[in-house]
Amino acid sequence: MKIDDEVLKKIKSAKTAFALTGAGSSAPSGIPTFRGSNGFWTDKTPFDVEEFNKNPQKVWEWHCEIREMIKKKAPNPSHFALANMQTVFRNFVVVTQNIDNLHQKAGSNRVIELHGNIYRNKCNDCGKIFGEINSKKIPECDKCGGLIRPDVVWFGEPLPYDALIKARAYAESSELCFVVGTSGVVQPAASIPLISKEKGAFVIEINREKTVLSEYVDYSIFGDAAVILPELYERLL
Ligand code: BJW
Ligand code: ZN
Repeated sequence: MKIDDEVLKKIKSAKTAFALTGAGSSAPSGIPTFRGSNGFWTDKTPFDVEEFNKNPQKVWEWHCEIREMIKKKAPNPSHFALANMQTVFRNFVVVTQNIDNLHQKAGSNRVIELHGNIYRNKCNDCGKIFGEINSKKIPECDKCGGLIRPDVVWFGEPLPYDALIKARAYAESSELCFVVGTSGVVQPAASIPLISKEKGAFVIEINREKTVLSEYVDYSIFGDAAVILPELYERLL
């Protein structure tokens, strides 16, 4: 991996850092990204609440299938490298758009989930939280009788308040921000690195290709996150 000495120096001098991750960090584990060829949304319209209200059973089944697929996947070297960053930077935080739990499985202790978690469910009416539910038929809430849905964030829904506030606070206070494997098109997550940039952080993007964020970051490393991040970590030791 080619990385300028100046950039390495910048990274090494930072005391606080966080990463914003997207589907590209889980792609090397075999989980499809959302956009691009063979993405979840390549031949499908993304789900939203309207779709759930129209056809809850279909949306429930789709998420069950995705959860079962994800269950078979393991963290890859990009997840482990980010977990290892905890030994380099004080209070290193992973802010993730992913719903697959793989950062936690790799050993990251401080993970902020912006778009929820596929293993969790919630009542669509009263908000009661449930763990994993293995039922082909969409279940009903034992508290209010409402339909239960996956605790993920669909388009048009607000992100979990606490998660967003915390993520923004890390973005404002960290000296270094890694942007890993995200297309940077989904708001408000995509604006998090821009908050960091505005506050004077050094922002580094790691992605297979150029993104809409590339022109705003300080440095881009193009390639596979599962290769780049372990190499980068090694060079920080
Ligand atoms: C690799 C790699 C390798 C591959 N190595 N790299 C402002 C402007 C315009 C629109 C909006 C706006 N603010 C809000 C909106 C609306 C909307 C939005 O952003 N729309 C735009 C798309 C136009 N946002 C929302 O609706 C959000 N809610 C909201 O803002 O609420 C406001 C509100 C307030 C109060 C009341 C009510 C509302 C919610 C967004 C929810 C996103 N949900 C999803 C699906 C969840 C799961 C599910 O359905 O089950 O989250 S969509 C999908 O996109 C998923 C992802 O987390 C998210 C981001 O995708 P990501 O991770 O970037 O993946 P890809 O596929 O796009 O990119 C992968 C990248 O990896 C690529 O760049 C590859 O090159 C790279 N890569 N392999 C390195 N090996
Ligand atoms: Zn309920």
